[in-house]
Amino acid sequence: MDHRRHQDIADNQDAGVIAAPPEGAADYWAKLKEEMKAAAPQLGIDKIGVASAAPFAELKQRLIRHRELGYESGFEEPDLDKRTTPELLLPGAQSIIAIAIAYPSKLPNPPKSEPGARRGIMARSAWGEDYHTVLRDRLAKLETWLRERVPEMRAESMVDTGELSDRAVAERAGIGWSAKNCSIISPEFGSWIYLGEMITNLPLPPDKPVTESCGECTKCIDACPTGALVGPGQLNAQRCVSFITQTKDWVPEEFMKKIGNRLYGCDTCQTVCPANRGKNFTHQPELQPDPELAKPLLVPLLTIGNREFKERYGRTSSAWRGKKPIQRNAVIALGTFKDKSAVPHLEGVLLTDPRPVLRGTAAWSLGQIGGEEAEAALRKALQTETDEEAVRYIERALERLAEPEGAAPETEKTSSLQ
Ligand code: B12
Ligand code: SF4
Ligand code: SF4
Repeated sequence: MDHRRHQDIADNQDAGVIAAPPEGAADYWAKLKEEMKAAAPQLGIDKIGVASAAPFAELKQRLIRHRELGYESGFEEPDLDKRTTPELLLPGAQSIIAIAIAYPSKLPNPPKSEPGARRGIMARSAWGEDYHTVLRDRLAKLETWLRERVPEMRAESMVDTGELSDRAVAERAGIGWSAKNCSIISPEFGSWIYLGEMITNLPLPPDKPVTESCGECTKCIDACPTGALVGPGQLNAQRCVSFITQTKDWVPEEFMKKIGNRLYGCDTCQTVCPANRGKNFTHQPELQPDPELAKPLLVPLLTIGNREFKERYGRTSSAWRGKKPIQRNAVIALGTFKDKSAVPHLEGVLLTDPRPVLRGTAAWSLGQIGGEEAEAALRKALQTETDEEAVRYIERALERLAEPEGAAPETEKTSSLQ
């Protein structure tokens, strides 16, 4: 297309706000959009769409209700006006360009989790390099591409940690449908996509939302281990295993076994989804998983030092909460596996770890595994433990061991171990 045409449009601008297009300009922006879509693969972008920058009025009502019900995780941007009014984030906002990057859903040669060498599992979204870095790189490339054509463009890009709802933007831009498991599912890539966006002052014509939907399926709601999907597309984040694995404090006992061997995040509502069948995209170089990091041995994680943790996991998105939640989850996983060879290692945590949450959680795990060695460790810890909550966990573990074999209610789904 003729980019000299653009100068006429730029002349119509006042303080960076792109004014009403002169004759033929609508055509110009439509062509620019088509060119941008054609350039997306070279920019490393798997799917791109355009949404209008109009306020997300319906979403705002939804977010207010979500908060009232206590369903937030606390990781969301708290200012609901900013979350739903692109104009507040970029004065003169006219369009939002949504991008999606597909990530792998299968590990090449996954290492086996075996007795004596049990392993945990990281969620697929944390397998490769941190997606924030990857998407920011793609958005920067896109911005450069656009600026070469519209030098005075103004833009505000964000991924995950920005104010906007990435899913609501992606839905409006036609990236995919808003599914019953809450994910945006793209017909091409399934839900294994990361989302990001760029608010711009360019009057690009918007795309249409996709027409596919979940239909009558409810597999994700049925499979959710904690009942966190309280309805179609409605999540109580406080019950979501993905959220719980990212907390740093005590895990309520109700959720311990539901965590299974998940070390970070939860993929159950996506792995059961028929729309994801056969979807495994491995073409993004930075997102290739290292199977030893994605499915690591549990025992070495218990004593991993800060420097080693940073070296191993610092480049992935699982590291943002530090090593503590992952170590706590490794302790829980060892208890859920009930592998007796883990007892000396858990005893080490129970008696020497400086963090009460780790000590108390180790007590829970020893109570699950049982046996004389585990009981002796718990009794020893009871004599020296000073943290009130940790003492409670030790006492409950000992009570559990005193119950006759099989008396403890086993209501948990065993499928939590992967
Ligand atoms: C907070 C947060 C979490 C929280 C809460 C998740 C949630 N569902 O609310 C926790 C920690 C639990 C979490 C978990 C996960 N997350 Co998260 N998370 C976010 C974050 C930062 C904000 C989400 C939010 O505001 N939720 C509030 C809800 C109410 O709004 P929403 O989902 O954004 O918007 C939808 C609803 O409002 C709905 N809606 C609007 N009106 C109405 C009306 C009705 C009647 C209904 C039914 C629905 C509805 O439609 C909107 C569009 O789908 C976003 C990044 C971002 N800035 O947006 C990532 C994000 C949603 N997470 C992401 C991922 C990958 C995950 C996990 C898969 C990670 C994992 N493997 O463990 C899980 C999935 C859990 C799940 N089933 O949702 C991706 C999703 C990619 C995709 N394909 O959809 C995002 C977009 C990050 C990114 N940039 O890629 N996450
Ligand atoms: S991520 Fe796990 S716990 Fe959360 S809604 Fe999906 S299946 Fe349920
Ligand atoms: S499992 Fe079924 S209901 Fe759930 S997101 Fe997939 S298609 Fe939709």
